[in-house]
Amino acid sequence: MTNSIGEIRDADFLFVIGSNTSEAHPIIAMEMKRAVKRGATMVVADPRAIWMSTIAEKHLQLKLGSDVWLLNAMAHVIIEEGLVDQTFIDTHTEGYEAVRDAVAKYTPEEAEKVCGVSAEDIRWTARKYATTEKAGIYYTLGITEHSHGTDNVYALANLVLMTGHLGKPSSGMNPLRGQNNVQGANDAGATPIFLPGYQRVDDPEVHAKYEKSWGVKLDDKPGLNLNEMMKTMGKTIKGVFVMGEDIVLSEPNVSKLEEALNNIEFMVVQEPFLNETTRFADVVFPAAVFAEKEGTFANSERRVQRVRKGVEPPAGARADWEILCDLAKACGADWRFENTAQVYDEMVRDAPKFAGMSHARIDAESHEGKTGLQWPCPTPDHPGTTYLHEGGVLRGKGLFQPVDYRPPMELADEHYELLLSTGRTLYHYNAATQTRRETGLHAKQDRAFVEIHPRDAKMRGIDHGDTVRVSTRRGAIEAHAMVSRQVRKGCLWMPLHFAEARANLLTNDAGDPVTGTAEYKVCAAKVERVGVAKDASTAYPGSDYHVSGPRPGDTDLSTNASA
Ligand SMILES: Nc1nc2c(c(=O)[nH]1)N[C@H]1C(S)=C(S)[C@@H](COP(=O)(O)OP(=O)(O)OC[C@H]3O[C@@H](n4cnc5c(=O)[nH]c(N)nc54)[C@H](O)[C@@H]3O)O[C@H]1N2
Ligand SMILES: Nc1nc2c(c(=O)[nH]1)N[C@H]1C(S)=C(S)[C@@H](COP(=O)(O)OP(=O)(O)OC[C@H]3O[C@@H](n4cnc5c(=O)[nH]c(N)nc54)[C@H](O)[C@@H]3O)O[C@H]1N2
Ligand SMILES: [Mo]
Repeated sequence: MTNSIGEIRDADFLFVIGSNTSEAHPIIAMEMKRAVKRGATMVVADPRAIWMSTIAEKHLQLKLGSDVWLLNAMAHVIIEEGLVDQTFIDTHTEGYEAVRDAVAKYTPEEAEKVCGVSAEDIRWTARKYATTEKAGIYYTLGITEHSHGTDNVYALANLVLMTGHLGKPSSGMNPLRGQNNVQGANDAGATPIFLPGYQRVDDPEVHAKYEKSWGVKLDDKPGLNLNEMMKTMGKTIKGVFVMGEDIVLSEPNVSKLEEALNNIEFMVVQEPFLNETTRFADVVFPAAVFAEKEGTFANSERRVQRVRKGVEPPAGARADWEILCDLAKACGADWRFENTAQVYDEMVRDAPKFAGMSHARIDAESHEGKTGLQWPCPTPDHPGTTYLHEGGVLRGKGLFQPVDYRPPMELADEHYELLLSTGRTLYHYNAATQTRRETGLHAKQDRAFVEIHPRDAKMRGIDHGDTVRVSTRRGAIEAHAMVSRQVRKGCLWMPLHFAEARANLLTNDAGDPVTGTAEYKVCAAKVERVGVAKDASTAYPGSDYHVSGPRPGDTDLSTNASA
């Protein structure tokens, strides 16, 4: 995120796109509710009706994968109506002309035909965004999990740059991070392109610095991204070490991946629980969970916070870092870390963005009303950074990137006449290795379901609660039909959480050309009834919010109890 979570409450315009914020980021959603209650305007751009759309001024219920049309048309309006921040463009950016030319053909009227959002709503949203001083963009997987995810992000960044909504509070470009420490993992260099602190592996200076500091020879070429790894699994990749990902549940097109895993020579999984993936493992290292260890988590707003051991791990399980250190020693490396504070010191030592942080300092600066430090934090006396690009874009000049619409890899046709999208619900967490062990959450949502529009259901003789088979070119699963206007006509939606009905047997593993992120959000599918509802009268265990009527209290902005 360029900006901070605490700034959301002061925003005057919130553009929430491809983010089911109240279910996936409830704490951030609370700040958004606060802003709306205070009088801020919210626009939600999402193909599904989600809870956030109930408090939005407008819900732009666009067609799956049509975001580039919507966003380019907004840019078109902003330019056409002279609403750009010319001073910001002149001082802080480069490449504006290329975007201006590229969006010329993206008229709101044409956009309406492709994305199904009225030209009037596109104009209104563009004007409101451009002319509101404190206007922020908040996005997540509805933007990124496409074969054109990078294009979507560029299209959003173009809007930020042309309106100058950058380098000031309550504005900017705010991707909301998914897992508790996914930001921290990236910060630490758990990516194929960066060493710690976003220093490129192929930058000769960085390379030399780390070879000297670590006293080893390092590869100076970027490694494979996750998508490339999954595609070379069992071929060039003969051994695999999985840590903290239930790959055969969460990777796309998993039947292909399972086949590949059968050709692996050796597989280690480091895990707190036996899951779908450990079935393929030669060795399982029992790992402690967050509450059983010390360390730090870095969240979406670049805030590094301490994690403390609350309970002892069960016999045999140890913290990930301890297992890794022993493994390194067994391989002949001289790793002498005694605690996580030392590991952290080593991580920040050569990473200028984090150089001012340590466990001791984070501890000392965490007290009533403040917790942790936000990077960049280059020196021990630096206060940390609440929002980025103040007084000038970090890169020097903000780079406009023209993008053209590319459709999703699969579209509906006569064989697979619907579009399937996937995601998560409030009650379960990703692979659900943790949440499905919890009886309360189980009571809230105990079975796999697929949302289908009433018209599509009727045409196929499907009733609410029936068992249906959902198939794509890659596989088929069975789940309960949830007949709901939550999805657009012609669309299906289901969560990824259920091992007995893995959404990822269905999804397309086509990846974005830049990031490799898979197209989890769109593939062609069909659905048919295979069994009658046993008990259609039971409260349906679907999403937290139903279009047929929000639960009592849900639209009451005075309470933060319900997400
Ligand atoms: N309760 C709970 N919370 C979680 C998680 C969980 O499993 N459970 N997982 C965490 C993780 S790892 C992550 S990454 C985040 C993800 O958080 P989100 O990204 O908010 O969650 P998703 O359900 O994947 O999808 C987001 C939204 O994108 C919309 N969408 C789909 N296709 C498109 C499209 O083409 N265009 C647009 N504009 N929107 C589209 C969907 O309708 C959905 O509302 O949640 C985190 N929080
Ligand atoms: N169809 C579809 N598929 C998706 C998505 C989607 O929207 N649709 N979203 C994608 C996204 S954004 C994500 S992030 C992934 C998430 O997918 P995963 O990363 O596979 O799911 P998680 O449940 O977050 O956690 C993975 C594993 O980490 C283990 N774990 C928990 N704590 C620790 C620990 O401290 N140490 C170790 N070693 N292990 C631990 C858990 O038990 C679990 O088995 O799914 C992706 N897959
Ligand atoms: Mo995620």
